[in-house]
Amino acid sequence: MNLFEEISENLQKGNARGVKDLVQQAIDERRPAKEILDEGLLSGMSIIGEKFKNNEIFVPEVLVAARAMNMGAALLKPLLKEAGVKACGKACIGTVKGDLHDIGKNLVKMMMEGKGFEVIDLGTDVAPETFVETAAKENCQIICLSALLTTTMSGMEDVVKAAEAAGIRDKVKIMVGGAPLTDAFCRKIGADAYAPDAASAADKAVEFCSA
Ligand code: B1M
Repeated sequence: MNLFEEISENLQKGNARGVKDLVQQAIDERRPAKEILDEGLLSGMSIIGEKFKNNEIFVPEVLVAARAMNMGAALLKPLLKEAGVKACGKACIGTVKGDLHDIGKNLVKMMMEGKGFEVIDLGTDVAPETFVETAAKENCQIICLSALLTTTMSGMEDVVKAAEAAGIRDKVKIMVGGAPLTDAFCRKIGADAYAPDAASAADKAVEFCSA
């Protein structure tokens, strides 16, 4: 097994200490930071995403893998910046107004980061204007909305309308998700995509940014 495969394996097992040590070893061996990221960390996280989508693993395994990825990514961050490596896209994410559920939202964020996205986390109970102002100010390509309550999901339409009113609707994709949502609801409110789980959300985000 080569060093990158070892990083990927350790990440999938959630061995954060192992990932950190192996990433440091790769840095010490002067391997390019982008290669360590793509072939080690992101490759491991991509396998985690697929297994999660296929119900082969569950939320706890994803959380420990993401923690391991974050440990390795923290070491690479300054090197990637130095090398001028850009994120593959930029998004902001939050749970809509009135909703405090954030476990699913955090998983979506982790999966998107696992695909190389820069994700601005606005937290929970986020007002429509906050999503729109952030997207405009930070040049986000995607606004990601999560809702877990049937009483708050209608707030997603307010974000679509706020984006239209601010004149940024043609510049930003709006992706929605959360347990009570459906594809039909997404279309009804005029959002661009619905994803049933975090891994599919990350795949959709990649599709948007490569289109
Ligand atoms: Co609440 N809660 N809760 N809760 N809670 C539910 C959602 C509920 C179904 C429980 C029930 O009654 N059976 C129910 C909603 C009913 C309804 O609306 N029809 C409910 C209720 C009623 C409430 C309160 C109103 C209870 C009360 O106070 N009377 C209250 C509301 C608070 C508020 O938000 N204002 C409340 C509070 C809470 C806690 C704070 C205690 C806690 C949240 C803690 C936290 O998030 N930090 C909590 C929890 C944990 C749950 C349950 C048990 C679990 C939710 C969860 O995290 N699931 C839930 C019941 C259940 O589901 N069994 C329940 C795991 C998570 C990984 O799934 O978020 O669906 P999920 O995310 C998935 C996908 O949906 C998708 O990807 C994720 C993983 O693949 N996804 C996206 C999510 N966002 C996405 C965005 C995307 C794409 C995909 O694109 C951008």
